[in-house]
Amino acid sequence: MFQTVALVGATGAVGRIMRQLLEERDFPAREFRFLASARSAGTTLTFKGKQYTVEELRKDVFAGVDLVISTTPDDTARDFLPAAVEAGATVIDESGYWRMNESVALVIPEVNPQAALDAQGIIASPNCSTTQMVMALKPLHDAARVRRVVVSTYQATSGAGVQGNADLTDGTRAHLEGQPYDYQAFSHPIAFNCIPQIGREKEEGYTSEEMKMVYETRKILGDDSILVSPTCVRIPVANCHSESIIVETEQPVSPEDARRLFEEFPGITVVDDLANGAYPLPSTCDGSDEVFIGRIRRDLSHPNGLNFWCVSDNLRKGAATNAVQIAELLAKHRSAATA
Ligand code: 2RA
Repeated sequence: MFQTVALVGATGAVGRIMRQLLEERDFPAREFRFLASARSAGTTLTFKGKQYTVEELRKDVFAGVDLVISTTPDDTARDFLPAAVEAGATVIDESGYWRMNESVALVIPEVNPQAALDAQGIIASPNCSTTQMVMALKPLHDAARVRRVVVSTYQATSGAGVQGNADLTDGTRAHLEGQPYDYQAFSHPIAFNCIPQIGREKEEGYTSEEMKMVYETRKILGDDSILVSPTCVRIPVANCHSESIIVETEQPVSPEDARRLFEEFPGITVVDDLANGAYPLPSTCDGSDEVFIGRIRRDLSHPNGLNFWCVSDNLRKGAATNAVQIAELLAKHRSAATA
């Protein structure tokens, strides 16, 4: 059990879901504190029936805090989280800033829980598009060793924050009314469109979002030999990222075996009945903490290839849920150690 848990970024979209999860799942702690930028500091929120005033995030606020769960922009994580570690807190960070730092564990509790238990200081939660894919890869990797992955993402506007969803709604309305609209979160209209760029340009013509899928996958699975070829696309869907995933394994895996491996893996739900039109959709996966898989089939172009469709709530398992699950894992380990 933790004594004092501080939620940093408590008033943002992911922070709001984290509060809900900590409350619903009755996270074990004596005291909670809620922190945010100066803009939201001073506002009040209700947690477990009690009113809290949101405190301003400053470097000197972490005394006495033993667990920080943080969801902020990268530069905020860079500037403030080392102060929390110095004050003695374990930090779970949902931003992108610390993920690939060698001394930081990058954790999906169902995939590499030991990395969280061995970690000192900051534990990072992966990028949303990586998390759902690695959840699907893990049982295949354990059974037949994943060699190569070709992934195309269909990412929701909520991944670009509150403004992303405002752009979807307001931009669509303007488009239908024939009015101009000034997009804030996207460099092209998202209404009735798809945009094959998420993040900034990185090496060899890939974007930062795509390279996260390459590097984070290898780090989480602890295997630098895994080849990942990603294309990340923003589509006009409000929430839940979808991915077409083609996997080549060292040993062949039949669709039937893959279905069984997915069904047995914690956190995965299989919805796969093409004849009856049953497969995961953003509209049916919204609000769930699971990773959904369907359209499981042989890759017609490769004897050791498997092809499937994967959908998950990017704000939940892709962000808030994964971070809270890491916290729960640490809390459970602490209780076991002190029992
Ligand atoms: C996106 N993956 O969807 C990002 C958010 N972390 O834009």
